Amino acid sequence: MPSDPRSRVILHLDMDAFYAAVEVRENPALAGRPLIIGHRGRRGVVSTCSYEARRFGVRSAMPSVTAERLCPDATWLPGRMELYVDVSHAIRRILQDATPLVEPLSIDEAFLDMTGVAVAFPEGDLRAAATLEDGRFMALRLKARIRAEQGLTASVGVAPNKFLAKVASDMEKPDGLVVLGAEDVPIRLWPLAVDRLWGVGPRTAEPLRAAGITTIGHVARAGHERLAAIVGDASAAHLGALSRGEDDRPVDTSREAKSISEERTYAEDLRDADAIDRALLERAEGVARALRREGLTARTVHLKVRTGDFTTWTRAHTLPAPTDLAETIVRAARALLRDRIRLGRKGVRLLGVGVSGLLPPGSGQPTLFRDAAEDRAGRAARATDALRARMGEEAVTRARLLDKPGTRKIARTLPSVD
Ligand code: TTP
Ligand code: MG
Repeated sequence: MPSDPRSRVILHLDMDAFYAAVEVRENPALAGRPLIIGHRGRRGVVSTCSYEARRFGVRSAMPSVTAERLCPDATWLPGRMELYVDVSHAIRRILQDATPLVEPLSIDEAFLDMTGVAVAFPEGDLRAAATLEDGRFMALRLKARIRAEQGLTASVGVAPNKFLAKVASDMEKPDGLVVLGAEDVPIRLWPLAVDRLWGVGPRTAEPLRAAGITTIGHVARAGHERLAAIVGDASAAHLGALSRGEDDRPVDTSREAKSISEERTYAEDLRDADAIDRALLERAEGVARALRREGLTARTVHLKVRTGDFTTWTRAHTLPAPTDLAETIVRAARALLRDRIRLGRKGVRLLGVGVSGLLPPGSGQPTLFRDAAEDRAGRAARATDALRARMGEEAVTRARLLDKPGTRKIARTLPSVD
């Protein structure tokens, strides 16, 4: 038992090749074969692929044409978001059975705080989890339950904090289980590339690399002064702590309720105003459906646009009343795009629509502001949801989304919740 009362047992669980693994489960004839989820063709992007396809170099977010060249014999499937969301919820219920302290990070990953959770060990004793070895035992149980009930494999990292747990879950994918204690930091963390540190994106990594700081170990040894000269004082403190394997952020169970967003990267920049508008409507539709599915309404609409030169814009607008309707969300997103972003002649590489300020239905005063047209739209949206649930994802598509066949894609990271 550790003597430090603050020591924690944190797990990070991430499903292996999630969408692809679900498809293999649904059709076992696909097992052992290269499988790519995404739409083929010039504008398509890979959502994910099976580990068999990864051997050929195929990766998430890669243009489909590149993937087709690397792995010409792969099977392609368009993706079925509703199914993946259902599986994601089922897995979340398994995790919440183990501990109430679950922080979902995306559709297929979550943090769990297992500190002090009671575990029944096979030899019959019941005790509160206190060591990383207790965490390993619980991780094995979770993996076994997910395999038995969902026919899927997960990779788990066990560590004293979120950062180390997240790094650990990625170390032996697929079907991995890695325990990463503070004492493992020099040998296992320090050799990793500097961009594995949270908060190091391309913009921070570049000056660090230019200064010869290419690994996490280099950061740990650089000293605060030298780091601060490159990335500023606050970032230097943050990166220094992470590089030593220190991270005290708690597992945040309220995270899920904060926002819902949907974004997509396009293999080829969208230039045509009509294509951009259609993409906005698609994203707004997805977000509105996710809201209705969760029984929530949202107060604030967010728009994210990344242009071909990697400039990223994020803008938000708060509505007079909360909504769960695509029409209302897309109207706000259009206004943000028109009035608050100067696209100029640049093409759109990434487009995201999100909502925050989430409220359960009936809270606030939505009906006070809701006019007859909005009520009709609300009834239509719910009827469409019901039809889709019965007939499948593609059964109902807005006329607006049909006028250019072949441009509708599901290669997206969705629904991301942060
Ligand atoms: P990931 O966990 O990043 O990927 P993965 O589960 O497919 O594979 P891994 O074994 O490496 O964890 O993302 C989870 C799902 O999110 C993935 O199955 C598909 C979707 N996704 C996209 O649609 N686009 C993307 O660019 C990424 C990274 C993921
Ligand atoms: Mg995954």
